[in-house]
Amino acid sequence: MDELSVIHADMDAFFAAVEMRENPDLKGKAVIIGGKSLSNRGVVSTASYKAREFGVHSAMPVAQAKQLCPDGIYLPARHELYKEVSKELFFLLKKYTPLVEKISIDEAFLDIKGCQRLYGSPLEIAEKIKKDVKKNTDLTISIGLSVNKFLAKLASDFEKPDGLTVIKTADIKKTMADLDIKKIWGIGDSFAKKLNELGIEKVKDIWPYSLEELQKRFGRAGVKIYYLSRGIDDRVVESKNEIKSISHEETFAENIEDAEQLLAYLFKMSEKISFRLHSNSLSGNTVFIKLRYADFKTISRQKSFKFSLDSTKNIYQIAQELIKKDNLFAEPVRLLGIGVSNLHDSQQKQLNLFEAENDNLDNTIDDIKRKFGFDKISRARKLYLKNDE
Ligand code: TTP
Ligand code: MG
Repeated sequence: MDELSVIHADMDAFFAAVEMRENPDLKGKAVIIGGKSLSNRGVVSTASYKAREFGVHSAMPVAQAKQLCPDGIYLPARHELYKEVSKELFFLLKKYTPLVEKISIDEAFLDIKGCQRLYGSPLEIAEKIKKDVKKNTDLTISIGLSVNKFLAKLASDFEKPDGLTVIKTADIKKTMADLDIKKIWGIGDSFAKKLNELGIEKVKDIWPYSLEELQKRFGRAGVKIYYLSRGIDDRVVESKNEIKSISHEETFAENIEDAEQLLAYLFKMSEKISFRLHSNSLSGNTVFIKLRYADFKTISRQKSFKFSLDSTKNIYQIAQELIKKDNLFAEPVRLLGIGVSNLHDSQQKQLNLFEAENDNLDNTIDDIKRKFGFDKISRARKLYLKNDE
């Protein structure tokens, strides 16, 4: 448990750094990356460290950034380019261990247990990764090295940019004592406010509370903060790269002709897919459908998007559009399938770790009903799917 075996690696000012690499004239300047179209009504994706000195940060409205930093260089985001660099990064990281857990486009955990013989001590491995990334991508990465995921992530932030921070077991207490509670992974503004009301501002303020008391007050989130505030985190590094798509299909006992009934199945399958995406912290850019007709003729359709999706609502709506476009329910259907591919980790899930259990799914279903008046769907589901679940 005490072994320095987890690395958290996170590129510095990623989108801005890539732009600066592409155009060296930008180096050292206040560079602010907006959305794809860089509209004043959009938000900042990221800002170079120079721009951060003016108070500009991710998710800030571009208009506000322009007030704080009028002389900054504002550029639209070039996602395809950043994705390519990200691929290179993950290729490099996977040289050191197969256990690489992608958290976002520029961020990953590595379990380096067992890599020592090949690459040296944990610290040497961290140093090698930094050099390797710099040499191959001409970009800097910050690394945290510690005994678990939580501490490694905390550490990678300490000396950004181009940082390398180690938190050993013996240092946990003094490292954490005076940190703001928001540094605890997953404590967002609303949870922090509740804790502040109890006079809890710093991590050490949590320590006097017993596990039972925190659990009583905050449920599961209370248990988590009890442990994390002490630097205890037993989550393992999980590489999820194997999952290429999430899909669901059903061969019906009898061919179905009724479009409403088919739509009801489609909706139910969309719900299942959305649930599985959420459970795996994944979202995808492509929705595909598959149909097999009575004569075994099998067809598929797909549609890809720049944005990623994971909600029942979006999946269902896109599938329904694909069906409508070519009138695919015009003849009896033997098999119906739907899926989402081009998957990647959805960062959002991580951020919501401690927020109230999100009832996205229910909200989504309600939204759909409100927006599209899907009474028919509900009726269809009740009528046709009553044996299911
Ligand atoms: P981060 O790693 O959170 O930020 P960063 O790499 O720009 O800066 P840092 O040095 O603090 O790590 O996110 C990686 C990229 O993801 C970032 O460059 C742009 C994008 N992003 C958004 O588009 N919107 C956001 O709100 C955030 C936080 C990031
Ligand atoms: Mg980063």
